[in-house]
Amino acid sequence: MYEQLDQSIQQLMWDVRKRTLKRMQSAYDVAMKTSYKDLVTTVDKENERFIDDHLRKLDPNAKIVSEEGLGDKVTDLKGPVFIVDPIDGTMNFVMQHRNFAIMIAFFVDGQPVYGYIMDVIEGTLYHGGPGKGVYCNDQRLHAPADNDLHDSLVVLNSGITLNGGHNFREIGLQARGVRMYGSAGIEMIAVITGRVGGYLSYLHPWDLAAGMAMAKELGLSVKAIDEKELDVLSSNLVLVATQQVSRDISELIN
Ligand code: 2AM
Ligand code: CA
Ligand code: CA
Ligand code: CA
Repeated sequence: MYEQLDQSIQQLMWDVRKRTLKRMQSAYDVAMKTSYKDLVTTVDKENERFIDDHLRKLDPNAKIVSEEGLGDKVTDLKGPVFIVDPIDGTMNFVMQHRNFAIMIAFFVDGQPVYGYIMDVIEGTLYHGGPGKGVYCNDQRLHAPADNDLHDSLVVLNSGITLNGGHNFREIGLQARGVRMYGSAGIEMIAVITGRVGGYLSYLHPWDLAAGMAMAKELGLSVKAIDEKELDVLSSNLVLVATQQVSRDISELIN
């Protein structure tokens, strides 16, 4: 089921990448949302329009949750739902011109079916989901080794770490090293490829959904750090990690 939809979304991801690269060659507007640290550009909005319009054609019955406001008012995950981040890491897009992603997830009745994360500058599409395998372009990924915290690099949310919250400092000190990339999509890729053992951040639905679909297929742990059931439609402090790193971090936090 959904193989045709999967092929169509993969093609859509490559089309959006191409548009985004082209769009970066000319001027675009940058606006502040809640502060000068929280940006949205015309490219975010154009990508969202393009993606949402295409997804509506692919499945007119599906609901769409998307960051910049063109989606539906979605209050539950019943039936088919697309979750869209048109540019993830907008600050990196504006300031660094790299380390940003485009993400789409497809859920049915609350369960992840497919996730897609495009590293736009690298030109690598990570895609897959439960029962389907996870791929980098056409290459199938293996499940990462179940390393512990002591042997792993971890990605920690910069804001929480700098503000001294949730024992993040202690987690970083016990890990082999700490990394911060500034794009949830790029950070999710780091975990699903086994380059880091864990990723701990405050995530909105569009930051989490695509990576979650792939992480689950690879046997990684995906959970809210308060150990309550993860509600994909709300914003949560989320840990995506190897099973062993997940246990090690839970001990330090709780
Ligand atoms: P965005 O660029 O799509 O907004 C930066 O550390 C990462 O966190 C990016 O993936 C960014 O996604 C996201 N992000 C930006 N502002 C955030 C906020 N206030 N709370 C949580 N995540 C945020
Ligand atoms: Ca944003
Ligand atoms: Ca995001
Ligand atoms: Ca975004």
